Amino acid sequence: MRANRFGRGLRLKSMLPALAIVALVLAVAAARAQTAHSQPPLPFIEPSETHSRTKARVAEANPHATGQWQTLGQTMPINPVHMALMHTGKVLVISGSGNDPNEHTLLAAVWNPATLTVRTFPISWDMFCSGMVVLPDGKPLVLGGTIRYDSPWIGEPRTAEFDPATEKFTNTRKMSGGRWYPTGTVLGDGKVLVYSGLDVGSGNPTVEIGTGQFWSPAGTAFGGVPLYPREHLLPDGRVFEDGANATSQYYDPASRSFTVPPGPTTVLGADRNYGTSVLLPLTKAGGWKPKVMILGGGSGDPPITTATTELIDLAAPSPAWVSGPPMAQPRMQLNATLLPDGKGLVSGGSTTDEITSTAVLEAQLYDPAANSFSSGGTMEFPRLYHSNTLLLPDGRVVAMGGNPERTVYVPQIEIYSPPYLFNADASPAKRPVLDSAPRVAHYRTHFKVRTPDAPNIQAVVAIRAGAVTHAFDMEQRLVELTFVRKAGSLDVLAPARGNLAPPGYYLLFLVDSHGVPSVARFVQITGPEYAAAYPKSKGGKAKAREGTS
Ligand SMILES: [Cu+2]
Repeated sequence: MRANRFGRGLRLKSMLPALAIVALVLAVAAARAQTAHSQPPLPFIEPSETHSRTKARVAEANPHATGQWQTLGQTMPINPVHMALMHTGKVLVISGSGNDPNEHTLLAAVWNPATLTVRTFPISWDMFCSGMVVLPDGKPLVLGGTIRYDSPWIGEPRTAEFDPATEKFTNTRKMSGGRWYPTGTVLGDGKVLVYSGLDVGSGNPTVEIGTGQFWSPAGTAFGGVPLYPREHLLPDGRVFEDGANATSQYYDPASRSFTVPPGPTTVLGADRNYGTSVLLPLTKAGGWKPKVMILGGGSGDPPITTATTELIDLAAPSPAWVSGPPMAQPRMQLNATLLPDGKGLVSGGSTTDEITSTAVLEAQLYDPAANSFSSGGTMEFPRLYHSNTLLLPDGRVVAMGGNPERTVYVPQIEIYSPPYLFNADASPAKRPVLDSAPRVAHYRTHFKVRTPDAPNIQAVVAIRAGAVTHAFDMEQRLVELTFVRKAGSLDVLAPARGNLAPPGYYLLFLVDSHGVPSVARFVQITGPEYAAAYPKSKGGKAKAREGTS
């Protein structure tokens, strides 16, 4: 069963008959020539800085309703297969071999959205198709990657952490075996759960929990585990897994096992390969109870893509999937990004996997309160396999990449400005100002946020900085915080515990009565859970950095 599941995923990428591949190449070559540049054949890119100005694209008719997409003049010099937002405000971008088996120069980059500069640099092993999470101290941790392409794929057992201060990778401990297409999830105590991924041509069955400084075996993956499982830490400490497999699973870190019987089966009842999954905002009004939404994906070979979505209330006595509103079009390889006003942006993907001519350019906004979609404007470029979106500290969303064909990718960068950034007459909305916030907030403690707009603030939200690849964000999570308005400031209560908001860096947004968010400040949410997982000096360091910014 497991071999079948992995095999099905692999067939998509490597076992299509050669003739079919040739036909696909011919069919889409013309379209792609206009939308994607050849990957630069440079043997080595020297660390460099490039500057570019933003250029405006066709304006949306009503950005106050739909938001607006804009294509930057700057392009991404490497295939952006993986992206993670760091608390420096910069984005770590990983290409590795970049979906080119003949590419032996392995690259990553740091992109600064504030200055529109990018620096590329070589890396020492191939982090292509790895998992990535961000550790409680703010370091992205890369889990596995690629040792060898095709028959058989061989997964990389190495891990490495990236220091946002020095912008350098340091290798950390190897995992039990190779992992190509694993998923990592930061648990409530700050440790990282990792499983799935191919070792040597077949699935790595071992579940592991660790920090990069160590890895401990933590059970065995369930039968039929997919590649890049979609999963979320629940406020009760369990991990809910819901894709691409139709029958959801619970993993309990306490017993180090997947619970039996497994969770509920989806309404669709079929795989949602390269669909996505989002833990909806954990809100005060919702009692911080977890609800998860799954969207799109495809099943079968070739996959039939679905427009359906499903929701599950995981706080219910017997959680069951129910149908959500359908998206405007079927999508595979879509991305979903949580916004500070509690809505979700759904973008990218295509109605036929890896066929650029079927790209879905229309984005949609999901409103959990109304349980409905509305238009989210129109993108300019197709964003298929290996494309990513990421919420930025200024409340906008970046979309990068798209690589359905080996050796070519979409280098253009698009930025989405959500409706909250516009007035009804399309002028820029006045934003609440967040003057200062502490750099560190401990669980269950109060902290002060200075703002001249205190009387108008309706919500304070902490959004965990994202880490995205393969149509799934392994990190994003929105936790609403309670607060009391004071003169010129807010008294905010940090999340109750790590299972609600695992230790690490969050974007703190103030949202006003019109749903307009401030520019975010990064706050490191931490506590004893963090210190226990990282017993040496790291907890202390976090404390030493405490103060206002
Ligand atoms: Cu991949």
